[in-house]
Amino acid sequence: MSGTETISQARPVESFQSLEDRRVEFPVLNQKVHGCDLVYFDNAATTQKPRRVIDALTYYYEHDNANVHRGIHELSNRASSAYENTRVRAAKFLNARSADEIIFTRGTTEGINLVAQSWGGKFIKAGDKILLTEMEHHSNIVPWQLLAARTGAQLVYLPVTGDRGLLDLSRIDEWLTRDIKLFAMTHISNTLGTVNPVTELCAKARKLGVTTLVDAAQSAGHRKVDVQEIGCDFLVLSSHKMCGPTGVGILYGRLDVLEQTPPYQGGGDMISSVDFFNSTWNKVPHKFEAGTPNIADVIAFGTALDYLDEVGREKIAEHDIELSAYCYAQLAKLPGVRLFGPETGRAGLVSFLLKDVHAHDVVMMADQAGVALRGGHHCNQPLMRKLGVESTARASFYFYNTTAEVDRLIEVLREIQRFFGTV
Ligand code: 7TS
Repeated sequence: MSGTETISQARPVESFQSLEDRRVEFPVLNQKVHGCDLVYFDNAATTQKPRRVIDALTYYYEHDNANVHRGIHELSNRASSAYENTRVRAAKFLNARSADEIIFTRGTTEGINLVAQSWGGKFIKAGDKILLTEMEHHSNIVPWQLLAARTGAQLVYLPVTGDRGLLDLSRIDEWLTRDIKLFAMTHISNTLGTVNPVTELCAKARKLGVTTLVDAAQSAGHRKVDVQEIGCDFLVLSSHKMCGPTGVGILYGRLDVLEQTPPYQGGGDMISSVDFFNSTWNKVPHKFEAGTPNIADVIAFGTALDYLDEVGREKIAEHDIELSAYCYAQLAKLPGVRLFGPETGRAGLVSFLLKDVHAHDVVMMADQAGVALRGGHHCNQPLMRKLGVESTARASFYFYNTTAEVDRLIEVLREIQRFFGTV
């Protein structure tokens, strides 16, 4: 039995009347920053970790630590089965057909690079077109640029319309055509808060024989993500944005697609047999996991997935919608505010600018009041240029955030406006 099953018992679920009650499970939230209660609004960058996930890491190192897939001794067997249990757990979380469709990576970025190098290296040829959207994170742009430079392929971008930040789907048929080889799209924009209709887009792509990749970095920890319902060929996510540890991510790939995809890195574990000059590959998914993996963090990620399902992904999604709608409405009352992204139906984040105050000044002054925001281009430089700005300030939420914290943000922003004399 894996030791992680016996880690400290959490409070019974019934004792949580509301999501807010869950704050007690996050040790980091209970602190003062610059003398003020911490308001953590940088969840799109990384979420905080519940006690249970932190305990799973410690428990593993104190009881089960050993290398996986190689030992015959008890600790190695425990570590291997806990590691593989997370794969099974992740398959269930995403509703994949099989645990073999789950590859552990370092995160979303590595997942996309794996697809670009291995799948792209085999299937993308000179003159082929790769369709992206104008709201992609650099992680879903640069690997394709590298592939295009290597192969002579061409990148094409589905446009975003104005400050409302929606994909221009009225003209989708002009962009998504039979000569597109791959369509890689974000599910939720980390700057605009737009939720893209990935199920419809993947269905359209499938009809045309276009391979699809969904970047679920901002969605997987915030709402139900069902790979069979979405119907994508690849989907990527990061554990650290969904209550899990850093340094772990998942690349989901449809089994038949993964079987045709060559290995990513060479080394131990990914081989079936090695000769001095040639090797043969292990089965999927091990073919894509060279070397000793990030065992402890993968195991603790399994704990995070259990935790998210206990909290309830529908509840998290509802909370995101309510809190970001509330924040958007309160921000809209500030004089000289510019808001980005859709007014309704947005995910749990809001990007904004205050007239005549640089986003970095907003973020630095908010920090002095204990409010953690993010300011900058959010790894969306091409989108920023399109919007005609260099940066925005961004408040991004998770289920442990409250309307009282949004009120505190607004109060702090009013103080900043008074300080700069812009009101
Ligand atoms: N894709 C999207 C949509 C993202 O928001 C991010 C990270 C990534 C990919 C990359 O994820 P990683 O875990 O591999 O780094 N987004 C952010 C952000 O908005 N602020 O900091 C990181």
